[in-house]
Amino acid sequence: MAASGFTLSSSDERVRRFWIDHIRHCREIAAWLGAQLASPSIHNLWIPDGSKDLTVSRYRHREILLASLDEIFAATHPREHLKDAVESKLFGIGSEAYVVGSHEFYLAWAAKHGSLLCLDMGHYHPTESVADKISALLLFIDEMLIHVSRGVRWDSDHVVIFNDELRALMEEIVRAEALGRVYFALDFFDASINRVGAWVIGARATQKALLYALLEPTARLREYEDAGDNFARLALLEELKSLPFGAVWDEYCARANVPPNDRWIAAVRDYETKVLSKR
Ligand SMILES: [Mn+2]
Repeated sequence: MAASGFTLSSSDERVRRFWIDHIRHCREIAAWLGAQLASPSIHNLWIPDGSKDLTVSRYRHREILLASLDEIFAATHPREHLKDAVESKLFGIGSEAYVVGSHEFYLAWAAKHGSLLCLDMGHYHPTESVADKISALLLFIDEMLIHVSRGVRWDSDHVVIFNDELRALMEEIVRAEALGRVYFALDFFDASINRVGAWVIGARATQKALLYALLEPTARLREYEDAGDNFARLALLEELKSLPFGAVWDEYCARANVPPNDRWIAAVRDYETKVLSKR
């Protein structure tokens, strides 16, 4: 049903109808889960629609996508059960020349309809800063979903690591005092390594980046900035990098009753031997 490269923006009514129904059901399931958990589920809509080569009917496919979204979201669910997010993409394998659900398309949609906007950290140009989008978007959009991911060239979803991009993202969210308005979706994978290990590496990296941002003496940095003392601002930002962050992280792990530093590797191996290998 996606063989043509188009789903919700397909000009084949049978294909489009299938995906509209599919997503309506997915939202119902998500709302049911939210109700059971007494905590809202976030249903995130992403489609692969696009084309490998020059596409003439760019407007028409986007028009069809818009009509599909109107139909899908005509069904409303209580916001305490379900929140809707929409996710764009820049390009991918097989959709190098045209992606129907682009950043501009979904940004406009989310701003107009009050839905969450999802930013996938691997769905932008490799030199584009996703962190810098936070403070711009949150002026126009109430809540956001971040698909915490690691892009490598045109591919997303590599195992998340504690890198500059993730730190910058968390710093921007903390500095914007927006932790209550941003959700984090940990969705990444690499089937070539231990999957539990992949999951834990990414989850720990995300928490490390958040902790790193929370430890920043933002008020002092802001004082320097407001005073025009850009030398002191840069000097302090540099000095922060060699503060004993690892000791705070280890203490956090101890309080959370999980292994500090690299001791969790053995726990993953142990689980692999005792549980996974018997499946
Ligand atoms: Mn994504």
